[in-house]
Amino acid sequence: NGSSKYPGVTPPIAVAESSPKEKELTASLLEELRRQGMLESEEEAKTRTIVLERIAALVKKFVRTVSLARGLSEAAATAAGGKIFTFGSYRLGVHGPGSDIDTLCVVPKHVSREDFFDVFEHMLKDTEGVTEVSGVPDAYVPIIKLKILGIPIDLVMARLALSTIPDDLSLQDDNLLRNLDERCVRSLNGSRVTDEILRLVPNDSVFREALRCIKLWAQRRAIYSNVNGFLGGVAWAMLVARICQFYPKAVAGAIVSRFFIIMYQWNWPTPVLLKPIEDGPLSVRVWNPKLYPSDRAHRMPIITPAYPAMCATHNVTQSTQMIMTGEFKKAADIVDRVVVGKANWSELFSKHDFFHRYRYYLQIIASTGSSDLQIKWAGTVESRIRQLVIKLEYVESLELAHPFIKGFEQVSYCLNDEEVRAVAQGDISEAVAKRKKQDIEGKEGASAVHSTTFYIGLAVEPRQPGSIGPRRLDISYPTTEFTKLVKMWEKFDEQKMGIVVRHIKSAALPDYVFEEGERQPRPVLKRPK
Ligand code: 3AT
Ligand code: MN
Ligand code: MN
Repeated sequence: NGSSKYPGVTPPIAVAESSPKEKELTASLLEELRRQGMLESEEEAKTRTIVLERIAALVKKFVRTVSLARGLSEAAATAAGGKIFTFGSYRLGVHGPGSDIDTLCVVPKHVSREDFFDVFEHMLKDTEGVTEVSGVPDAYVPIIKLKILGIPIDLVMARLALSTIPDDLSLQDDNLLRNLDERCVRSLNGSRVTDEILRLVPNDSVFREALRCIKLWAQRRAIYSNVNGFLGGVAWAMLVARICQFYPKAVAGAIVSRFFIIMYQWNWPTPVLLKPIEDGPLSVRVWNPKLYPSDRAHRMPIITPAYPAMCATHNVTQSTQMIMTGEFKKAADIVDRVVVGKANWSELFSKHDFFHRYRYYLQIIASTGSSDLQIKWAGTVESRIRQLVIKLEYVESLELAHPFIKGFEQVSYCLNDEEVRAVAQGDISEAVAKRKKQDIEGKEGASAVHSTTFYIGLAVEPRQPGSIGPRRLDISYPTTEFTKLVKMWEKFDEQKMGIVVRHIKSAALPDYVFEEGERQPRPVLKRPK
């Protein structure tokens, strides 16, 4: 809305300064965040600055080296420049002690993507203080992962149609995207979106403080995960930014308390927008539910503010939307009690109850014989679990299929094929569970099985009054379809990868899903042997 002095697609709801009471609530909220260990030490902050300076210098050296190799003069090679931009949690100023630094390297047109994964990757490997360099050139967003002084870094690259990259280059102009490789457009997107979010919030530090709270809350409630149909970091950031636009003068505590009630009452699928959707110079799709049926299917659309506008939440399903709505409500109720002094902020950040909540759970077990393969296979299976959730939602007597946001990894040392098969089925005997790596070393026929188990909680509808017989729950169709689907992965190999879906009662949940002391004492299970 250009006529308002405040950013946003509508005028603010209220422009008043926060009350002393709200300021007090903010102070106690920030105190709670500190107590929860969310803020890094001054020393770590300094290390991050040094690390970034080093990356910036390395990128310039890389551009210079390639420029000279292409026959440019010394002067031209130096002038070619090269610049880094951060994105992700570090750029937003909401990173925690363990966070990575997401960094975009922008290079001039005579430096290629191949150079990045060849010349630059080698240069990094030869640099002191740099460890664990690993490039993934064929990813959707090609990336080099590494650590500098122990801090994890994600590096992506964009090659612009410019012969020099000056230090004062801005990425805001949409015309920069013209004539670029698609991978470069995608790599630029992360930075352009975070920069735009920051430009569109009325007050940076209020936004950061509020976002830190919402991120911690979402993590604790196990609804922070884009792959599993909840929201990822960018989507949570946009939601908080929108609430900040509604109350441009409010302090963080006021933003957090309004956040939950507004999100609970939001009239989905009305999209959350930080600014009007604009057209641009590329022939790429911009989110438009009037034009595209697939965009119309988005249940909780939250739209990125940089061209080309995209929906950051296309993974949300009926179940995950219901779960998030329930969490908004619970949080709104806690905030109400905090405001009247009947609860502490710590209650807002209490741990989820996923493994106590349902009577039945699905276990999805992905297994292989090596840790490298396991990362890829488990990742593939995880990225398809959403499809299983959607199929389960069609099962008549199922109210909800609740995916847990992370898988549980195990390595089991097996002496023979029979044990291997049992482990792949999720049956880990006590003997196998106790066995160590050295116990199978040099033994013929022995092998290690890497397995990742994902969980889906099943909420079964209460039986209709007057219906006869036990409630039938037939999930064989969705589970069979799901195993077929994951096996369609182009690198799937029946000999090397296992996938099993089975349902268990809550009493049969393994101990590893609980923290120490979390599990309630339960009756001893009688297992037929
Ligand atoms: P952390 O503090 O690092 O945990 P974050 O929000 O920075 O939180 P990430 O580093 O995982 O999270 O991601 C930063 C951005 O990188 C978010 C998104 O724009 C992009 N990104 C992350 N994962 C992917 C992916 N698999 N494909 C494409 N883009 C991704
Ligand atoms: Mn990050
Ligand atoms: Mn990252």
